[in-house]
Amino acid sequence: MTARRVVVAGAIVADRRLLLAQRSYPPEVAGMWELPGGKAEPGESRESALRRELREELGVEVTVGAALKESVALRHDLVLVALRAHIEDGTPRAVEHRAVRWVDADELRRLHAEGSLVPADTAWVPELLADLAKR
Ligand code: 523
Repeated sequence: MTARRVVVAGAIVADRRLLLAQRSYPPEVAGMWELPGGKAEPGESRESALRRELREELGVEVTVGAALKESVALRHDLVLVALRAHIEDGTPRAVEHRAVRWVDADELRRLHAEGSLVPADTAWVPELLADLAKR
């Protein structure tokens, strides 16, 4: 059996806004918005992988909290999970992305409705809206 690789994404909510990043590749999803993250290396914990990816992609240091409930099978050997994260240091900037932005609940609903979220990430919209309503 092929080992399952994990892609970790960060759900960063602050002041009732969620951080989204706009993909620059591949062409099918370029221009769409996602929770930033990337593949965990073999042997790397999800938490360490997310801290590394957000450092590389956004230039921020984060602490990592609880996972969102939904996970998404991207392929038979690749699963996508989201972990809540909190920025401890730095201001997010688009190092590998086209842009980053903070969205409130209405903007998240609108991006979802117009099909501007990366397809896999739409699984998290209900949980993200719940988080946005309380934090
Ligand atoms: N997703 C996805 N949503 C999401 C992320 C971070 C990733 O659907 N929020 C998918 C996109 C790719 C796969 O997960 O199919 C790997 O994500 P990527 O390309 O951001 O991770 P990297 O940079 O670790 O992978 P390589 O480009 O292959 O190095």
